[in-house]
Amino acid sequence: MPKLIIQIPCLNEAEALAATVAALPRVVSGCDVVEVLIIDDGSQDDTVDVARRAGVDHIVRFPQNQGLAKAFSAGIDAALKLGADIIVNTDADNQYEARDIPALVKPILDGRADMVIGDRGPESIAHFSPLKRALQFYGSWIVRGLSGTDVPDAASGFRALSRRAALRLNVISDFTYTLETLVQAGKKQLAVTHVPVRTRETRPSRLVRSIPAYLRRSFLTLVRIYSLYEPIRVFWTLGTVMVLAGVAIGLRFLYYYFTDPLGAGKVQSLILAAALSIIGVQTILMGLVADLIALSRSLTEDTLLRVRKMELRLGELPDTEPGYHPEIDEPEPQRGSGTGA
Ligand SMILES: Nc1nc2c(ncn2[C@@H]2O[C@H](COP(=O)(O)OP(=O)(O)O)[C@@H](O)[C@H]2O)c(=O)[nH]1
Ligand SMILES: [Mg+2]
Repeated sequence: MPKLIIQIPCLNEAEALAATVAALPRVVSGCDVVEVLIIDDGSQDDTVDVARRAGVDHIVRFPQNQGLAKAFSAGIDAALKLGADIIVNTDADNQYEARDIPALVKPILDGRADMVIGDRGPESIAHFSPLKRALQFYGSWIVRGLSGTDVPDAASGFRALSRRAALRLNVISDFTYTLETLVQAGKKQLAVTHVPVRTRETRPSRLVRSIPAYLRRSFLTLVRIYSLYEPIRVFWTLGTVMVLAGVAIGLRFLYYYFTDPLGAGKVQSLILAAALSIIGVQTILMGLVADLIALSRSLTEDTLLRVRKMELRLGELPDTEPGYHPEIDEPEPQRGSGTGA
């Protein structure tokens, strides 16, 4: 029977974490063990103490803040080494309804999916501002296009991963993992599906401190990850557009050159046409280089996958510390102590 590990990335979550952990199901049908792992990303408050008292099983601790994406990856790595067959990621702020976890893991238990995204229905969440709703909607639309999946809610942090998927994902962003893992899953032909989940309103987002910054970073991540998997498409499209524009402007120059007595004066057009054509051809060539880099990345990824599997076979220990252990944390009071001697 499979083992489920629920992981929670945390940054200064001392206030909300106890309630979040308390709400997690410790029995999930179809799984014989359910454990909780938190990743403390250099919190300044007593997140770790709260987690231990709340009874989490494992803690990964960064002495210094490394960002959500790194914390997510470290959690996945530790969970695999702890023997997880299924990993659920949720937020520390009790935003996602923990009672929906069985529904989230069901498609994986049924062998129908490698990655299940909890769909919050973001375009109709009442406590999101109209701007946030619109961004979620168009952002998900773009990610659907790039990844070739049909997820309605790409930015959702409530998701389940099979071990197969967990072994294969490599997060490169240091900001958030949500969008890029979807593009990767799509490009790696992992089976991605989604189930509706309930959410509640919580404190202001810790991740999205400003919407322009969030958009800029997400956009950059998507461009990077997409051109990594589809370099020819990206660079050749760009290059071809430039070459075609150059040719069109060049033809226009020639037309005036031969028909208009003053046409030879349009030398600026000629310069622009030449520049666009040259840059366009260079861009197409860059596509070839990018393709070679992508090829070598796919070999590296294959090696990584094999190394991870080897580590698991060799019983490599996770970088975790134990969470709550009654025998360590609360020693039995000594009977008769204080009266002896
Ligand atoms: N490890 C880590 N976790 C973070 C960081 N920023 C946010 N989180 C956690 O990521 C989860 C999502 O953050 P949240 O502020 O709820 O973002 P939102 O739900 O997308 O608005 C929460 O569990 C946070 O504690 C970070 O820099 N590092
Ligand atoms: Mg949240």
